[in-house]
Amino acid sequence: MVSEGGMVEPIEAAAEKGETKPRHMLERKWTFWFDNQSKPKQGAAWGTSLRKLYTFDTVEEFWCLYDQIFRPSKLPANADFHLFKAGIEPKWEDPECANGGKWTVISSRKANLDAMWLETLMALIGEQFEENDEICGVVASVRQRQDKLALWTKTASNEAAQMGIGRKWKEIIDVTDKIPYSFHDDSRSQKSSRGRYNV
Ligand code: MGP
Repeated sequence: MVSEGGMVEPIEAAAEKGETKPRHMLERKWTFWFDNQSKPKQGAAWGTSLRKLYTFDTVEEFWCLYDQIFRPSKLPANADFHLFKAGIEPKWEDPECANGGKWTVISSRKANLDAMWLETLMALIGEQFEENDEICGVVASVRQRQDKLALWTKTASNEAAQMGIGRKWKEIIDVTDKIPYSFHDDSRSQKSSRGRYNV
């Protein structure tokens, strides 16, 4: 969960910046996003209500943001939270996502969604997936029918990488039921929302 080499930024360096506490640096920067589609403007295109909220790169900032704001059980219906690598937008249109897809897990209980979301966030910022470069981010969606989590990845056609990520994710969130992987290309062309892979 901390940067290679220096586990903690030296206290002297932090002190020079006027800080007294050491900071635990993450491997990379991450961004929290929020989309509230609960009151959509008539005729507004998808994405109009999507907002980039915070970018962070320390463990301390992560816990502060998570505790204060980013619990899915606080979301109204039809709203989403996203945690994506900094620089990647949570859209099919983003170049890093354009050829990608997502693993999806349905959650029947709010408490369950919060727990799976937190486990996933910790695994992402802690770089727990072997295929780290393939990960784009994760989305928590609160919907009337059922809540869900989706783990977005980069190269949908790389079945081996996606299967590795799917298996690992199930372990992390403690899910035993089969989960589907769908290609953004299929969602975009509204061909079929059915999974291309299952694990
Ligand atoms: P959704 O929010 O991923 O699923 O996409 P939801 O709301 O759970 O509904 P369901 O269709 O899975 O039952 C809902 C719709 O929003 C899509 O069908 C698209 O029309 C639009 N949409 C979603 N995403 C993630 C994108 C995107 O990245 N780009 C664009 N242009 N439209 C999107």
